[in-house]
Amino acid sequence: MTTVSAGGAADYTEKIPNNVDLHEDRRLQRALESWQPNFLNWWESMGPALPTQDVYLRTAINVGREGWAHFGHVAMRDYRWGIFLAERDPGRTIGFGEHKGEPAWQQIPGEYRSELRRLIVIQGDTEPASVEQQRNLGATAPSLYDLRNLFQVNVEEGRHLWAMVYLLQAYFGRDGREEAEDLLRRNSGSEDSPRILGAFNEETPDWLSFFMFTYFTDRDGKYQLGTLKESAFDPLSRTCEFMLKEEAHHMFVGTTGVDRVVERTAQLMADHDTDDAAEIAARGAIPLAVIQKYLNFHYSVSLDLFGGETSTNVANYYTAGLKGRWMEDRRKDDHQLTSDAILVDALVDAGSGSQSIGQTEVLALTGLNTDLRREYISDCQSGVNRWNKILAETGLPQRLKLPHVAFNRKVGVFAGIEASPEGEILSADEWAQRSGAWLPTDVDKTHVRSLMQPVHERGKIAAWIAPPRNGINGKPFDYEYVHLP
Ligand code: BYC
Repeated sequence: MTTVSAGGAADYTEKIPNNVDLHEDRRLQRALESWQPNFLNWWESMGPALPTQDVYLRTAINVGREGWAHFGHVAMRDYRWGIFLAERDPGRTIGFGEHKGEPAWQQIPGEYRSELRRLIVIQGDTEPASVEQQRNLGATAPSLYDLRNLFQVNVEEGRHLWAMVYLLQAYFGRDGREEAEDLLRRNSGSEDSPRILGAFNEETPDWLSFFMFTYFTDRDGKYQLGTLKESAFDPLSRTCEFMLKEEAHHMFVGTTGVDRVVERTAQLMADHDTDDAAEIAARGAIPLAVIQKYLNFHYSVSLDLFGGETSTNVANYYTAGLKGRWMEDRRKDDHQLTSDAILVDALVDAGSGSQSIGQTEVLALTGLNTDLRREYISDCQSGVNRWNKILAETGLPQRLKLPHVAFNRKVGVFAGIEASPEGEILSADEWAQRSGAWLPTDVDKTHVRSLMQPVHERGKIAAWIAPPRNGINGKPFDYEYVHLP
């Protein structure tokens, strides 16, 4: 059952499941109705390329504590992309910034319109971008289980686009409608109209990249959505709260995906008593050194997604009440931060014209990107610990690690320098000579791609990855998660 209220426009509400009483707002209904075919055209041309009959998918149907989702085989084009906001708390007040303690906003105050639109557009832009990046992965899936998880992530990113488009159409009038069109016009990696943020224009050409992306980049989504969930603009807050529920599965796909790659490699290393990359590669798995390079790449491009170490944008967002901190209500301070300070990473003068990596004190407000990035980094470390536990339990001494925060950065204070994974500043020449040892080379990528032979047979799995411990929704691993034509 959906929470959709029946009404005059029952046929339309059937098309777009929602819990926002869409049928009561004819103008909005018409606007979304005219956007829907464009979305479906985009899905057909930029979404999953592999033809399928149907896929065992989770569909959001409600926002209550119990039973918010339904599982069943559906043709992907018929997936019910709906609009769901977490339940409204009528007494909610703003938790931070200069409006702290005032009632949360149900409409957008005129003075914050353009900032809020910018935040919603940036958030919205990442959702279809990731679907575009993952478009061709279906053709090389290691199992039907993994294929299903890819498509689950894709349809939900599509729903998250709907979530942002709903806000744009409902609260931003004509420019909101134009932004909604533009979200389908920009494309990942396009020369003329690329996606807004760097990481979303990178390729996701193989499944190791996909797992790293869902581990590291979707995790940026978790943290950014977590800060937007604090927003004084209540509809944004409620939308993000519900998106976070779906997002958890995406990160599960990444965490357990990397687990399984590490497990397979570790097993071969132990069985054959070798840490020779060529031998592991020859045995059809991904050498640990290559896993480390992929980790280095995805982690560093994801660090860029948090913006500069200091930012007046973020200070303004916070003061205005548009974007809070991670777990704002657990912070033990005044939630206004007007006289607080924070240490942020910086390049400091090391004498005789050279620089070194150090820290500098800035206003807490301008350092909020750093605050969020730090929360993210410690969360990323937990995945690395988990993968290292797999290595340790297999009796191996090797370990994976997160590279230094200055490594391979294109945004912020370290964008102008090169640094090793240990945080040693390098000249451009040194970087050119050594970066192939730290980032995936063409040879590494070609090898990983050569392993990506599709396994679309029920209950079977590719040799480079271990099977999952459990199936989806209580189903076994050998369940027919996807019916291919
Ligand atoms: N690439 O003042 P600064 C997700 C720009 S992921 C290119 O430090 P600010 C998902 C910046 O726009 C979550 N440009 O920036 C994951 C600014 O430009 P202007 C997505 C960049 O505003 C997987 C200039 O550089 N959501 O959901 O403090 C699958 C100066 O920067 C980048 C959000 O990001 C970059 N990486 O912080 C699917 C939340 N970084 O103004 C989905 C909304 C910065 O000078 N966005 N720039 O022209 C924000 O909160 C902020 O805009 C940012 C940047 C954190 C992104």
